[in-house]
Amino acid sequence: MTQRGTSEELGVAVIGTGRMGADHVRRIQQVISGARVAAVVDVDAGRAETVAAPVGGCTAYTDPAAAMAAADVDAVLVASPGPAHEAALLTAFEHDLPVLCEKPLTPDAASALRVLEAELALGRRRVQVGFMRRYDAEYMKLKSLLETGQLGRPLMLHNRHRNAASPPGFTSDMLISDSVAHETDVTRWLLGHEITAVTVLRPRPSANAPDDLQDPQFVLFETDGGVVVDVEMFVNCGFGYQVQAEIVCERGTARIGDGHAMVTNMAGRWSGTIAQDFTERFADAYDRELQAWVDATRRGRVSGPSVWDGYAAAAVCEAGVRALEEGGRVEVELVERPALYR
Ligand code: NAD
Ligand code: ISE
Repeated sequence: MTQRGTSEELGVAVIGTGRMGADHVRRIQQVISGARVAAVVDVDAGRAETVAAPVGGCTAYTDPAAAMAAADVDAVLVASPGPAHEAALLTAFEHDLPVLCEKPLTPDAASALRVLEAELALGRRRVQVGFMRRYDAEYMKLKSLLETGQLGRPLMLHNRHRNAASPPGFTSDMLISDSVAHETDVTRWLLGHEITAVTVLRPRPSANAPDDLQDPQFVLFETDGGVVVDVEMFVNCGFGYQVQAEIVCERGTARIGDGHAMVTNMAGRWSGTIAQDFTERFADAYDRELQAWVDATRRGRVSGPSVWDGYAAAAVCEAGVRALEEGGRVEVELVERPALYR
């Protein structure tokens, strides 16, 4: 294994130093091996400097292109908000740098397609998309079980995705494009199907949600393999962070996400705790995701969710946002899958 501080370590530029970016800086420096944070970038100069300060040899920038041009930067981790991803990705392609891009790849299908076409023009994959549930121990177990075929063919998939509270500025569209984006990827990855149509039902909004936020939402996917998938998306449930999935197959069912790592029995009651946010619930998954990216990059490879996966998720979310706004069932339109992603 490479020793920290040696020149063999991958010099990473982390773009965006908010909740996820700062957590990834900590992870690269303290948890995973084979990489170091060479640069951080934020349009908020003070935030970039605060995050860079405790990291030896890390330069703070406000311009992503300047960081990507630096001699000690070998790879890029994009953790700015979704609308800023396209520009960062296209700049990384100009510098021929490998990228781990937080989900969503981009917020809409047209911009995701532009990124896909730019990567196709390079002639090889450069990007791993941050759909980290593929690296979660429970989701991995569920996927392995399905692959054994013991349960028979999947028929239905139920998902529950609950956040304790939505951040300021979170809109009704974002329940789909920022949150249900994860279930689009989980559905496609677990089943190996494309999602063909989306319907969004609007339960009455919770009194605990900010005014004008349609929260919760009940989302239905249909797949090209005939599976029906539902997602309860509730971003102001108040009590914690919960992500659960139950697959119903011809010969049985399997369920993950109950999160009972420890149950306490006391005074006539049993109890446990519920994670409060994604950094806690998916800590192991983020660690595995980043280690896999660093390991593959150092071998000159690209693995994990691809730009095609990011584009397909963006197209499904775009159909979902239309279904939310217009009502009814909206079909998903995808371009033909290029050979690079088969
Ligand atoms: P955030 O708002 O906390 O942080 C974003 C940071 O990016 C801010 O500091 C902002 O100043 C900076 N920024 C904005 N535009 C920029 C630009 N053009 N260049 C550089 N910096 C810029 O957001 P967050 O919650 O950290 O989310 C960041 C990304 O991570 C989003 O894509 C989001 O969807 C994703 N995310 C993923 C997960 C997950 O579970 N995988 C969880 C949360 C967020
Ligand atoms: C956030 O961006 C994430 O990706 C979290 O995993 C998700 O639970 C949350 O709803 C999103 O806003």
